[in-house]
Amino acid sequence: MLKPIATAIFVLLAASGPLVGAEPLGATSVDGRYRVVLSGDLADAPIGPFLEYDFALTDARGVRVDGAVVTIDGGMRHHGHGLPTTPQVEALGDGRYRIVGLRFSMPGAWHIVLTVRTEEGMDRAEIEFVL
Ligand SMILES: [Cu+2]
Repeated sequence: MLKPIATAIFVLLAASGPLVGAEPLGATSVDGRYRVVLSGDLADAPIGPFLEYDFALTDARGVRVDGAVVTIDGGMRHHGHGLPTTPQVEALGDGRYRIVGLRFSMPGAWHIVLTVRTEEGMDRAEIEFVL
């Protein structure tokens, strides 16, 4: 039941701009537990080089979240492949984190998924963008 809706949302987003919603550098996790705000616009990412992005992680009330274990995944749905590298997420302290080893290998519609695990629970934040 949900799949056609998700597809429709994706098409609308792809048509309207490179990033999700009205908050271009950030994303709220699927279950609303966390919010991620990136240091840079992924839609401006160059294709080819290894990239680093910092992000701030807060809970639903806007309180910075330290000590989270964050993993990153993603890829290109239309091409049926994942990320070309295995990026890592490092904790910087004060609710800030750094994605290292991220790389985009071709133009098109990409997404990344940040999976956040803390004692409060696990949730995923997804960001869609077009390169
Ligand atoms: Cu591809």
